[in-house]
Formats: sequence, structure tokens, C-alpha cells
Amino acid sequence: MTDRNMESSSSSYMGSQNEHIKSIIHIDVDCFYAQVEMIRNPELRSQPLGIQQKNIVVTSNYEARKFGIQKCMLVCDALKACPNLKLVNGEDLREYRTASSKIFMVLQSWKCPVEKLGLDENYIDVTNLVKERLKNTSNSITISGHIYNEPSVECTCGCHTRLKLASQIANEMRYKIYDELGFTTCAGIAHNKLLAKLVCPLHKPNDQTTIFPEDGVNFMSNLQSVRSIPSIGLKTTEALISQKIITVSDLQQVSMELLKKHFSADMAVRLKTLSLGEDNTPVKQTGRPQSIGLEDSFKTVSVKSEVEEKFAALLQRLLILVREDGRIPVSLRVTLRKKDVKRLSSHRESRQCQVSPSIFTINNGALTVTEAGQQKLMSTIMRLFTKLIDLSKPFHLTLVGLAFTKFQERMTGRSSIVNYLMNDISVQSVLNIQNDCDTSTSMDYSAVSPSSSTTTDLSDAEVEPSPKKPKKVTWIAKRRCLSKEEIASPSKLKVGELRLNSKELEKVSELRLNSRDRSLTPRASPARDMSDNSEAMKDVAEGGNCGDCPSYVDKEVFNALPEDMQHELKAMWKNPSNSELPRSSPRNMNKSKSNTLLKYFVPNK
Ligand code: TTP
Ligand code: MG
Repeated sequence: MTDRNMESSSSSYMGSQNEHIKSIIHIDVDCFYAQVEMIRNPELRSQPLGIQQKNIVVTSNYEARKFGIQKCMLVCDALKACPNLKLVNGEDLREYRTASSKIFMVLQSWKCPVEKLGLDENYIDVTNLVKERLKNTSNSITISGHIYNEPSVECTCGCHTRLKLASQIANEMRYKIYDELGFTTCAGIAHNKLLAKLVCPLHKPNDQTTIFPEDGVNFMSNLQSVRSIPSIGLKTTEALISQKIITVSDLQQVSMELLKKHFSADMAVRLKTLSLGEDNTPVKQTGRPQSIGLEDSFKTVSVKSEVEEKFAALLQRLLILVREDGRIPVSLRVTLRKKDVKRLSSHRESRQCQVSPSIFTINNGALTVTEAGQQKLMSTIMRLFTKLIDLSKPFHLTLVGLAFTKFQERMTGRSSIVNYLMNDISVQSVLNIQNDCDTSTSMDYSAVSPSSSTTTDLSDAEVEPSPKKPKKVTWIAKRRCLSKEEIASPSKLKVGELRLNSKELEKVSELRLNSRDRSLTPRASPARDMSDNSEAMKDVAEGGNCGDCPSYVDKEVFNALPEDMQHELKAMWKNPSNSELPRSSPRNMNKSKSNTLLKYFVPNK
């Protein structure tokens, strides 16, 4: 790239209002695993501490770093550098995961998008929060922490003020993490993710750095290796080095023509913009993982019983992770890496299938699996294994993996109607998975029937009596418009059966819509934004509006229904000819041709 191009590119930072509109914070926990261990055991604080995984010190506290202990040092080298180094085994990641989730939760309390990156890093987009606070601030704003090279010329778009305010928010966040959880952290503040991440470690530990947009190019040009750019991996680095592009400054100056010769046009542009400190990727709010899995790799395993042992050990660990997550798995995947001894190559293969949610029980709020449930899971695993491996022939495996890949949210009401609806969804999802599993008649499928239920203990929110299942099944059947003959008796729902909390209510509404368009799919993710149903929920919470209901209607039942269902009923009562049901004669309902909502309001005899 010529100097002129460089100039125009860097001057583009100064002109546009929208260029620097964002305020992004990147937070990284100091010596994360070591801090977790020091919080668990404060005696470790005063000594040089290394966290050991196999023969490697994956990290160390800052006391140990004074002796030259670096991340990923061999244990033997670390002990040579610091004979007093205290080593703690860090192979069990549970405490680290828990700490990571707690930090993420603290950061979420600002109600800004938070994107988790690994276990100890998070991006937070505070753009809107900054705007809000600016509206209420008349004083001049000072920076919190360090500035990377205060620029002599200030951008006119107001980004300096915004980023200064963001630096104060970063400081609040770091303070809260320390105050509530005891972790010290570093932060980087910039108008994009790239620069925020890169300046974050400039003042380690326990401090923060802000960079203003016009310093991006200059900052980047000082990075020694193109590999320092977060999204440039090993292969890209090698490809760049092969073109003698070694430093970020080299990348800034190389022509686009040359880059396009060796990379796709998109990639070439991305590389160039990154080298100039530009990055418009958004902070994506992190949700819960779509799958939770574990793998174990080894030299070779060629005996079925050994494979079974490996899976049993993995399953134990996986169940702990799932318990921490809290959702109920409904699908299980088995992965193998097969070694082809003739070709000296290996490849992965996976199979997955449905598992019954009834395997998982809830005791004192915690997800658990009984011995029998574990055996069921093991037989499912081994069945999938035999789908992947022809046991009549020799096999060689170098990895086994297990993952739960689909989940249903835990229901708050004991055996609540939504539980049945969720099971209903699971049945639908079997269809989606059949090809994958190739075992359409397996026990996994049959286990997920509407007759299976999740047994639960009552938690605080679980105040409803356990309704009788047949009524739920009938209710579902009716909502799916089954014929009269398919429904054993007209449903007479009791209040307890339909007193849904707001989340359930939302789900029922959704399910109704879904069942109408026949696109039921499993819901693996947490409930969506409640706002579109807020009016319906308000109505129900305040007792609803059953003024127009016929006298035979149980008002409590009516009020517990979602708003759209209430409207549907009211419309039918208003205009009985449409529903073919006389408004004043509920007993005649049985003569109705169609399966309508009105049938639910047959009074108890
Ligand atoms: P880092 O954030 O890279 O390191 P750190 O938090 O220990 O130290 P710093 O103060 O420099 O941020 O990684 C986070 C954790 O990830 C770290 O505590 C241990 C773990 N880790 C590994 O398991 N393997 C690795 O190769 C590295 C680099 C880290
Ligand atoms: Mg860290």
C-alpha cells in the first residue's frame, strides 16, 4: 500500500460520524485459573503458583511470573526457574467454568450485549448505555485508567467523550467483578472489538487502557507479527509469511492486488482492514451453548469393553456439566475418530439420537440421573457406537466423544401442562433426527412419548398441584384438532391445570401458533423476549376480562388462557353461528361438528 493510500485510509477515521459510533469494552481476567485457586485457598496468594495440566504449566499467578514462569511452560522448566513454585492441578475445569459463568452474569447486569470469548474474556457493547448516560451528563468527562498515546488531534465525531465515558463504565464493571467475586481483571476500551481486545493487556494486571480511533493504524503498525491479530490463525499467518508479509506493518503496506492473488477477495479486504485497526463485527450476545460435550483422545483403543469404559467415564463428567447447565437434554451424540491403519489416516464420525427427558429427574432443584437412567444412557451410547463400528471387523479408535446436542428448558410447574407440551415437541423432533440416527424403531424414540413425564420436586415457584396426565393429553390432543372419537371425554379443565406462570403462558401461546402452522420444532434456547406477550400476561395477572363470558364458563379457567385464545372464544360467543355453537346452551356442545375451544367450558356435572 502506498503512503497516500495509508493516509486516506487513516483519515477516513476522522470524517464519518458513524465510524466511531460504538463503544466496546473487552475484559480479561488476570491469571484466571490461578485466581480461581487463590480464591478457593487464600494461602496460595502469597506464593508463586502454577496451574498444571499434564506436564505443562498453563498459567501462573503474577508472583510466579516474577520468576519468569510463562504460560504453557513445561513443568520441569518452570521448577528450574522457580524451585518454590507451588503447583495445583488444573485438569478439572468445573470451578473455572463456574467462575466464568458468574463473571458473565455480573457483566450482564448492565443490560448491554455481552459476548463471551473463552472462559475469561468478554466483550461488552456499551454504545447505548454511553448514549443514555451522556444525555444526563453536563460535566466534562475524564478518562478512567490509561490512554494509549493521547492523540494530538481530536476526532470531531465525539468519540473521545464517548470512549472516556465507556472507560468509566469499564472501571465500574471491573470493580463489581472484584467486589462480588474477588477477581482482578484488565480492560481495553475502543470503538471496535479488535482494538479493545488488543489494548486490554497493555497494563496488566488489574488495570485498563483506552485507545482512540485515530490511533488505531499507529497501534497496529507496532505489532510485530500478523499472528497478533486475533482473527488471523496459523494457516493465514503461514500464507502471509510465504509472501514475506510478516509484521502488521507489512500487511498495512502490501497492495490489495497481491493479497487478492493469495486470498479470496473478502479475505483480502478483511486482512487489510484488520491491519488498519478497523473491525465492524458486532458484539453478539452469548446464549447458552447449543451443545455440551466432552471428548477423550488416546493412542489406540481396539476393544469394545475399553470403549465402553471410556464412554462411561465421559458420561459421568458430562452429566456434571449438564447439571451445571440446568437444561434437560433431549438428544445425544456419539463421536469416534477412526484410525485407518493401512492408509495411516484418521477421520471422525458421529451419530446422534433422541433421549428421553424422563431419564433426567430434578431433586432439590438439581438435575440428576438415577442409576437406571445412566444405564439407559449407556445402552443408547453403545447402540450408537455399534452403528458406527462394525464389530465383526477389527477397529482402531483414537478418540471418543459424547455430547448432548438438544435441550428443553426446565419447567417451573410440577408436571405442568407445558411439560406435556414440551414432550409433545420432543416427539416432533424425533422426526428431525431420524435420518441422522438411522434407528427409527429404537427405544430412544419410543421413550419420548407423551406418556413419559419428568418427575420433579417442588421448587419455590412450583406451587401448583400435580394435574392428572390424561387431562393434559386430552388437552393437547384437542389443540391438535383430533377428532371427537380420538378424545376419550370432553375435557373439564380445572383451574390448577391451567394456571400458568408467565413463561408457561408464553410457551402455550407460541405452541398454539406453532401447531397451527404445523412447524413444531424443539426449543433448545432460553425463552425469547417476553415483550410481545406482555399485554396478554398483564391481562391474566390482573384477573382478565371475562365480562362477556357466558354464565357457565369457569372464569378462572378463562382468565388463565392466553389472550389470543380468550379473543378466539369471545368471538365465538359473540357470533355463535360461526362456531356452530349456541351461546346459551353448553350442553349442546357435544353436538358440535368441529373440535373447538368451547368444548373446554363444559361445566362439571
Ligand atoms: P489467558 O487469559 O491467556 O491467561 P491468564 O488469564 O491465566 O493470564 P493473563 O493475566 O495473562 O490474562 O487464559 C485464561 C486461562 O486459560 C488461563 O488461566 C489458563 C487457561 N489456558 C489454558 O488452559 N491453556 C493455554 O494454553 C492458555 C494460554 C490458557
Ligand atoms: Mg486472562
